[in-house]
Amino acid sequence: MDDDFISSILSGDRRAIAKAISMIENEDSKISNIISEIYPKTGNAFVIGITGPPGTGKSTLINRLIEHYRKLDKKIGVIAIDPSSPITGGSLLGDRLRMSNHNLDPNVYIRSMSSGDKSGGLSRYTRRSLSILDASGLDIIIVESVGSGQSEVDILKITDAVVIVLMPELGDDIQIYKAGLMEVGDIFVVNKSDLDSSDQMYTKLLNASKIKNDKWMPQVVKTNSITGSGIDRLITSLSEREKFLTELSEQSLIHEHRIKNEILDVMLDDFSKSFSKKILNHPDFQNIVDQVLVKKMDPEQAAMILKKRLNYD
Ligand SMILES: Nc1nc2c(ncn2[C@@H]2O[C@H](COP(=O)(O)OP(=O)(O)OP(=O)(O)O)[C@@H](O)[C@H]2O)c(=O)[nH]1
Ligand SMILES: [Mg+2]
Repeated sequence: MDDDFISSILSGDRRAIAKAISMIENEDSKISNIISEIYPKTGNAFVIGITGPPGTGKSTLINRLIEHYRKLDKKIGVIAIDPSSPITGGSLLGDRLRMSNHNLDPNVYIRSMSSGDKSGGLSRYTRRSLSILDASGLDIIIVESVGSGQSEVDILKITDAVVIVLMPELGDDIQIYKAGLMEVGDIFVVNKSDLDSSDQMYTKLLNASKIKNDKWMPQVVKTNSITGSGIDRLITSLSEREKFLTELSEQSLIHEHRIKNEILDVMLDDFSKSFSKKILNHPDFQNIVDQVLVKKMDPEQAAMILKKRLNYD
């Protein structure tokens, strides 16, 4: 049955893909074997990370990209990571509606997931899902995220092109600057160019992007996702980015670096889970907590003592 399942994934069978991703979400123990089986077939998709503050028009823009790539007969996948915050609580439904005209297209695979209960393992979840989609023969995979936390910034590091979607009137003091997202952006989009002050924002980003000391010069484009104006510029920037990566002489080094990070990420995730368990189940744990409660020691001393008792210095 597993052989059949794996060949179904590799042949792009949507039900098999959906099942595999559900297994990833449910942390099914069989998934590691499936990932190892399909892994040799990965590495063909161009992975685009699309991120930005809530409501800047990421999903609407993605819809435009899907339209464009479908015209070129590319197979495309979208993983939309929903922060499930009270503010954007309804956006899963919104995403589905906005992208619903592609739902019936067998060459478009859209999957939403909630980041709510996955804070630690979010990048692992995403990476595994990307492997499944990549091995299934998709040409383009887009990951949409709100990019507010470190785990989301980590996800962007495993994509080939990081597109940061902003809009006029966001102000300077936005989360995105704090989260270190500006540093990882390859392409900056000023969406909603129909709104006032989009030109100022464009110029500002253009000046900021010139400072970066990297072989890839970040690009800035202005779009209106509703009318579709400027989308062709974004597509051109994405193609340039893809070409840049394939022609890069340090390509294998970048690959190697990415693999190192992936291994580290998985190990740290595993360690942190098993180590938390060990700490919480240590026979002295409660006693130490009690001592902190009555102020006989402070939490840092408590941690130091526990570290010693766990033979970890
Ligand atoms: N005026 C204008 N409105 C736009 C444009 N692009 C998107 N919108 C609108 O902005 C709102 C948010 O669009 P979404 O595509 O859901 O934005 P998002 O960034 O995916 O939102 P979240 O996933 O909730 O963070 C919707 O009402 C869109 O119709 C644009 O270019 N101009
Ligand atoms: Mg969205």
